[in-house]
Amino acid sequence: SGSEMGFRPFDPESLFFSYQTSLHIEELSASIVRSHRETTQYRPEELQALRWKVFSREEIHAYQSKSVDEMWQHCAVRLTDAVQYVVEFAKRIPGFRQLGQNDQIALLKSGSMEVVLVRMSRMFNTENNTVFFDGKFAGTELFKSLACGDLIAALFEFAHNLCALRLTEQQMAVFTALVLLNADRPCLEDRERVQRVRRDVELALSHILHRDNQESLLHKLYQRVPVLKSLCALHIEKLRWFRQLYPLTVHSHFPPLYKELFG
Ligand code: MHQ
Repeated sequence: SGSEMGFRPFDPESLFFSYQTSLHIEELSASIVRSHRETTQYRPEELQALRWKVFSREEIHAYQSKSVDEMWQHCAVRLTDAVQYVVEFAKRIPGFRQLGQNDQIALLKSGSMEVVLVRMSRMFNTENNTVFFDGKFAGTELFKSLACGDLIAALFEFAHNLCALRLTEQQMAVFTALVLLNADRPCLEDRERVQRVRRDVELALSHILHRDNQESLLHKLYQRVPVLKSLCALHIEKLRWFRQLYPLTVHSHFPPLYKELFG
């Protein structure tokens, strides 16, 4: 037979199969990229044009003069806005809406903050270590009144390092979809189903990294996943601390979605 003679027998069926598969993966990548583009707060060219806008000394001082609870409430609202865009992104990932309602919620509960933090690197300027927040670029000092300097420093370091990888919008889109479709999340009812949707998104990521001739990024991206997890754990820890000090602020003034996700 052909294989004994050292070459593969021509098999039109398997050729058809691999053609179908790569077409499907191509379409999946395109769809995820479109979903990402439609659900980011700012387009890359808008951010580029806004880079010169930085907070003045007076403006920074005004943020630093806010009370702890006032600044927490302010940031919780900003964070919740960003989460809402991520929820919209998730709903537009092919296969996500077909998961059970409870599994969709479980994935968003544990994954939406991680995606917000990955997306934060798009809003980051590594030249001066600032992030686009409230309409201008802000350094860590602006967040002083939150009284969680270690968390802020860690978030900025993460954004800085991820920004240094210079991901394209396509690469970031598919990576964030992968962050959401994590079959190891707690409380999932149908892990196999999540794993099946994830498998195709993994193929999509390999596909675009191969196409971009940047396969070495795959390992670097997977390395960030445990860091994301620890940052989210630190955020929850800080929230517990804050809630003990200001239970009424959280109860009456934090967005319901924030409490639902993190509370
Ligand atoms: C924006 C970009 C952006 C910039 C800064 C107070 C609290 C609830 C928790 C981001 C601790 C603070 C913030 C920096 C922390 C969670 C704050 C500090 C979307 C929002 C985003 C990502 C902010 C989200 C909230 C962050 C992470 O376009």
